[in-house]
Amino acid sequence: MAVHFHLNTPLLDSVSMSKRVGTTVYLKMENSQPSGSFKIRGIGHLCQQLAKQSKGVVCASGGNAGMAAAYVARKMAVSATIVVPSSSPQTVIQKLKDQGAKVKIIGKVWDDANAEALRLAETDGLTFVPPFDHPLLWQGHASMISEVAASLGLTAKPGAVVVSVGGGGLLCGVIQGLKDVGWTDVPIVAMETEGADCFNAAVKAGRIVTLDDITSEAKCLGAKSVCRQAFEYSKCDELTIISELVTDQQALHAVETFLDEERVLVEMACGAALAAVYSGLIHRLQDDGRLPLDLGPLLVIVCGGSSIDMDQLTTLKNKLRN
Ligand code: PLV
Repeated sequence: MAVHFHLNTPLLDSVSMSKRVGTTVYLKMENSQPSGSFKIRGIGHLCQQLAKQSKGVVCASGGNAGMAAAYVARKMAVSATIVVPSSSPQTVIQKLKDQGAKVKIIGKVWDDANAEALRLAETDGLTFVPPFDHPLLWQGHASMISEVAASLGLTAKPGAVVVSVGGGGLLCGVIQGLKDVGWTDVPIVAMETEGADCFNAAVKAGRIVTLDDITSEAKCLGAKSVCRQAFEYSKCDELTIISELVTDQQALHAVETFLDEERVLVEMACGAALAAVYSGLIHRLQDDGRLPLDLGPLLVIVCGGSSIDMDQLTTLKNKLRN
């Protein structure tokens, strides 16, 4: 029997968010996964398939994919090497070490760290664990939507789903999940921050583009280019994917409001999705006719993230408010 590393997470009905949006808002609380984010679903599934006989796994990560890989490797009793960019907070590096992982700090952004991880996979014969670009990851992530369908009942279809987009693995997984349960007509609001907007840039350009730099503080959204599958989905007639951006200030405001109202601390990458509600974006999309006025329940994927604590929150506030 297949072992699962992830949990069936709570699906909360948020009174304060529902009041703001004017329809029921359901929160899929992926922050409560072991390792702190949804990443455990895909990475757990991928490692089960690819890393059983492995000498060890290597993963380049903005933090959370690395946390998931380190957790899974520990459970599978294989070694983990996690390559992170210098933008990763010290607390994340410490948490990775606490999971028993070897940590290497390489380059300024995730793409630099990934080049090193690919090199290590080659030279040291390690199993490469990609953070967002692999069908096994998407298949693993898809389980979050089947859980939602099981909780809501197949007939209580959401009116829209809100997700954050980094390299696009979560988006591909959510789409896979929507396909699995027959909900492909549900519009998806794909959220990024300005300065970590590789999906939006690709949608606008009509081709995959490579950003010059990651200037957003949402470092876990900081892939310079989106995976091909996410881009292909954006062109697919069967799906409605609305790509939207928020500022870092809006993402941070969302993190703070979520902490106040729901008593849960998530990182900026997740704040981008929450900002769809708190910044009034959902209302604007309704006013523009891009989402229906009589919107059904809004499903927000609370993707979570470990790169946050009270110190980091204060640092972000100081950086972004000056
Ligand atoms: N973070 C990846 C990629 O970073 C990582 O290495 O951890 N929300 C959170 C909390 C995340 O950590 C991530 C991805 C996302 C959302 C976006 O998911 P994606 O990359 O599958 O679109 C550079």
